[in-house]
Amino acid sequence: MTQKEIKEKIRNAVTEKFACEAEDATIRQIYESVISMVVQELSKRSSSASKEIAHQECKKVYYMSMEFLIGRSLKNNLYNLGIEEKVRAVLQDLNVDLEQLYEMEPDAGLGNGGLGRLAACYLDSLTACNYPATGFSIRYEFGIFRQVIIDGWQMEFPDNWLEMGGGWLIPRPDEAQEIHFDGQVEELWSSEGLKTIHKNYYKVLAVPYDLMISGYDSKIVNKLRLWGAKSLENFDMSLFSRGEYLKSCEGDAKAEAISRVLYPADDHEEGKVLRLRQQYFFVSASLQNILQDHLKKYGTLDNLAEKVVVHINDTHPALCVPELMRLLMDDHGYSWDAAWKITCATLAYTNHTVMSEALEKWSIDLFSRHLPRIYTIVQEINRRFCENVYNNHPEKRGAIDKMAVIGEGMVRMANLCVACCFSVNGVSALHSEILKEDLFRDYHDIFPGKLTNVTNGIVHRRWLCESNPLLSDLITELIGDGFVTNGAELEKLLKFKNDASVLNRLAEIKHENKLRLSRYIEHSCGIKVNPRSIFDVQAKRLHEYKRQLLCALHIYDLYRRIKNEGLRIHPHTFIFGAKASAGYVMAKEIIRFICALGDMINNDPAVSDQLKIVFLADYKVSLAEILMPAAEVSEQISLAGKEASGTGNMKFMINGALTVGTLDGANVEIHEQVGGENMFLFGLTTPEVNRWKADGYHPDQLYRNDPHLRDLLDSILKNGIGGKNFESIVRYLIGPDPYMVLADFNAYKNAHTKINDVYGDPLKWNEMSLVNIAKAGIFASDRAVREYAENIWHLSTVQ
Ligand code: 26W
Repeated sequence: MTQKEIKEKIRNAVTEKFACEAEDATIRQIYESVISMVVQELSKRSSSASKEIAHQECKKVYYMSMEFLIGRSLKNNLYNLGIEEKVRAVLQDLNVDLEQLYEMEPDAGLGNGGLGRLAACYLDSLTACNYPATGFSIRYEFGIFRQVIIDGWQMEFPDNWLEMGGGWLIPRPDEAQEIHFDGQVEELWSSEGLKTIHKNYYKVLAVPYDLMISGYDSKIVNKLRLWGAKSLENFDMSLFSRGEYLKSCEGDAKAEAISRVLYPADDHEEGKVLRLRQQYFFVSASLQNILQDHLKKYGTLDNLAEKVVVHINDTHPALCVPELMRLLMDDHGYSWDAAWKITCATLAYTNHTVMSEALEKWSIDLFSRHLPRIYTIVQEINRRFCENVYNNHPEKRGAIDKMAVIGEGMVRMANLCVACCFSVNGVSALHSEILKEDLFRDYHDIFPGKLTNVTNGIVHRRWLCESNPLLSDLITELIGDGFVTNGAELEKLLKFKNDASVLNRLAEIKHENKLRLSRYIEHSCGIKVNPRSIFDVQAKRLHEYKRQLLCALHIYDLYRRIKNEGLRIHPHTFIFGAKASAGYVMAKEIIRFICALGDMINNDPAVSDQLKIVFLADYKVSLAEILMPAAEVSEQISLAGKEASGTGNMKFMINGALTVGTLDGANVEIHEQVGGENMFLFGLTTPEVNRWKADGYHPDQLYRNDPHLRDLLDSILKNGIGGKNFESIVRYLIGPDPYMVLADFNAYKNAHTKINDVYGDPLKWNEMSLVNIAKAGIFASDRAVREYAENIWHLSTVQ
């Protein structure tokens, strides 16, 4: 598109949408018109891409995920289409600043954390790499809540993203699907054999809304299809088909509640009916859609697995297994055996967590009541699976109870996936080893080769090129722009490792980004930070296993040593960003602890030139885009064996931050890339954690035998923090703490002493920073999606 064409299109969009001239339009009207111009352009490309994909009979991947943490789209789309500067110029003529439009866009926060953001990075990379892919999820009216901190306590407010973000969605009511819940099943013998009838069900309509996914410099446009729930009880289809959405949708609230709000939990499964409904709703709608498209093109479902792979992102869409069976048998007349063969060959699964409380289970009672037909299928899958293990793997007879899909009154979704899917993978080398040796060990023995690894990745164009343009420009000047499409080329930077002028420019860029973040901090929480201080960031969901508490406890220790022992350190600013699940009391208590610490330290003139703490409220994708480029220290300090991979660690690394971390998740691979001399490793390893756990972890002994630690904890017991009581936290640390904060405390403290020392040698620090950037290419999601495409999905690119 030329600048002239863009200008025409924006002008036309303004007139068509708002019946006025661009010169007279409000900023909001311009904003909506620019989005509409981009959507039109992408739709055009999407339709010709679909034709080409159909013509080439390409195999496609359907990525099923309850979460897609998309963030903002405008900048990303303009960047990917290569029209950002042209649009900026057109808008300038209208006296509109493009940056201002960027700020008007809300994040599409359709996810909680890492798993959702990963799905968004993968769609972006799949498109850039020209793989035909569609994402399927739910059109939540409310995404992840807006976090406000009131007197240290997290409060949650609704996130009505559609009001300003709905312009990206294209409704496709013509492709709506019907979903059936509740009721009873009846088995009937007829001349064709046994037929199962689902009766007295409750109907809900699933209406698709498409969000176009542009890939950088790509031949194709993919889409994310989000299903919205509409009531069918009081629903007038004829009004709807005529486009009279509002009138037609005056249905009852029960159905429409299904797509109302994202579950704001990423740590424990609650077993709530609404969540089960959400899962079945989007799984069933998506699979019906996939089968219809396939039949239309090929006239048969016999070759489904040759042309389609359905990827199950964590167990949340695990109902794909019985639902695909149901559709093949009940709607398309396949026998059990034939349907099972197709189902197993079509479905692949990624596990994202080994935490037992996050592994989904549904009580038989609830499951069978709301999904009666699906339950009968799961029962039969379980019966056949157990029979197979009993007959063909006698050595595993003792493990059948553990491996079964149904057990202890529950339907176990992870077991369902592993029993059926042709591929199961973990998300980092360490995590995948734990799956093979621990969580799924018995399955690994009977299905050798099924379990594999694909280490996570990030779309480096968003996380480096777009969010850190200064650094991206410097890299381009030094090694050309090949790294934009081939992350591995970042390694060419290594030749500047000892080039003082390059290292100084790196430092200047970091400083600029720190100034940008400082302005944000002052604006959002009124704290003035010293931009020459070390910017040390821990940004991720709040969870005990991620150990924000370890960092906070260390800060309190630093504070006391500065005050009482005259310790001098390089000025240090600790920055936190973290949402806690609404009902997770301990996580909220940890936020309260960090905030109280901040209030006390930031207002104490005795330390204010050396220490500051900032808790940034409402951590989200768009905030991460300001944080990552400004960070110098990246806190990745989970208890070894608990963080499946982490992806924030990769985003910090590619922006030149140095990791202080345990040997957990992808930190292990970061360490492999940069070596111990370019990061700050500390703490127990996974085998050490396991040994310690087996022998019994007794933090009260650590407390009793370490006078410094005892003194530190006692002072919290005695004085609280800034007058606020945190006895519960101390009792937790010396009592049940399953994440062993005290066991790693001294090692962590030593790692920080080293950070402080190395920071005193800027050339050294910047050299380490450059090595981190240079070695981050392997964590590009382009690499990750290629591994999926080549080793698991067997896809080829569109030619
Ligand atoms: C409420 C049920 C539930 C349980 C688990 C919801 C969501 C989850 C997810 C598994 C949480 C999640 O985001 N996991 C993260 O996935 C990332 C992408 O693979 C990894 O990098 C993180 O280590 C992992 O915690």
